[in-house]
Amino acid sequence: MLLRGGTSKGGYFLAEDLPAEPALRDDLLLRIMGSPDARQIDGLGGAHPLTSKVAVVRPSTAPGADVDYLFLQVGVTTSDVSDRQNCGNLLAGVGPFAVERGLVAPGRVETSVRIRMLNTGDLATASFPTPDGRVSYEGVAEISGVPGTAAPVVIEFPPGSSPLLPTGSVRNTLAGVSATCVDNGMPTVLIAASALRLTGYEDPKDLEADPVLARRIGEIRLAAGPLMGLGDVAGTTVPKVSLLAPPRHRGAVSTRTFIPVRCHTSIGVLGAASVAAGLRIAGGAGEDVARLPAHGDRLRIEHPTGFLDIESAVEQGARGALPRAGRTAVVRTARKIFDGTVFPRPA
Ligand code: NQM
Repeated sequence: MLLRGGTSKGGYFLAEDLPAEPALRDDLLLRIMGSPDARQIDGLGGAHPLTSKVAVVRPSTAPGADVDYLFLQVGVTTSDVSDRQNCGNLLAGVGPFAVERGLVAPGRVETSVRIRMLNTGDLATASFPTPDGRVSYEGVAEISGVPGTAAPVVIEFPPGSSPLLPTGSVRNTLAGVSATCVDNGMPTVLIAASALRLTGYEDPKDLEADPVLARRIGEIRLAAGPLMGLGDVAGTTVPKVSLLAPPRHRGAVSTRTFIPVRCHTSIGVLGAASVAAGLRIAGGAGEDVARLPAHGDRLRIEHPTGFLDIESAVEQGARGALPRAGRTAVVRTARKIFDGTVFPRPA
């Protein structure tokens, strides 16, 4: 099944329909998506990392979970298939897909699906309308970066399993730049855009076209990898790098996020969760940049095509202890685009 999940799009598969052996599975997925090829002309992929994604779903055996979701990022111009990052946007389609495929019995009004995210081991609960026991994709929820409206998918994350500050410090100097490394579901390096002599409001295409910036972002990521416990990140899609600037539209912050080479046209869900948590850390890289609301957990993260509202709590802990993530919640939408038989390019 092909679904739009949030601001991304991907192929959703039952695990039982794919080879169990990862190398065989990955080879098949590359041929299904049309990779490696900049246009992915011979497959389902949309020629951008945000539309070259796969969700693999199966019933869960874990206590407290209905289904397991494995996210796979399929390279566009490369033959890489990576399970090293999660995707909160495709996550929005997992609950509807699980109901459509009969893995979860729908409620008569609404259904909540408890999802174990295999990439991180963390849990999420997705709730969405199922009038008369059928998934409804129609509704009035609107998310920036997607035309029109659709049914809301409310996603809640309890505190995750990773330390919020994986380097053990609020600030690190990475390749000469001051940064805060956060993991609230997505390892992300936060940097004030001004530290790279940028406004932070540039068009993603212009940022992607700047070879000096690409080199700087690459150096920063390579320095962050070992400190964040990720090792050599030369060929991986994490950590992401989010450049922060003061908000321009009454949000908390403006962002440009590298994922990690292309610049996101909006922002990932878990990427936004990490930015939101990072902004709440006293002394962090967002300190002189962000405008935090006086009350409540809700923050508006501005991005190149609008904004993403997210609820994110951080517990500061006792004096001297590192802050910890609390609950995170977000509203997304998803839509079934087609359901059928895909014909992979021959091996
Ligand atoms: O951060 C893109 C996306 C993502 C990831 C990326 C995501 C998330 O927008 O939860 O959804 O950062 O590679 O789909």
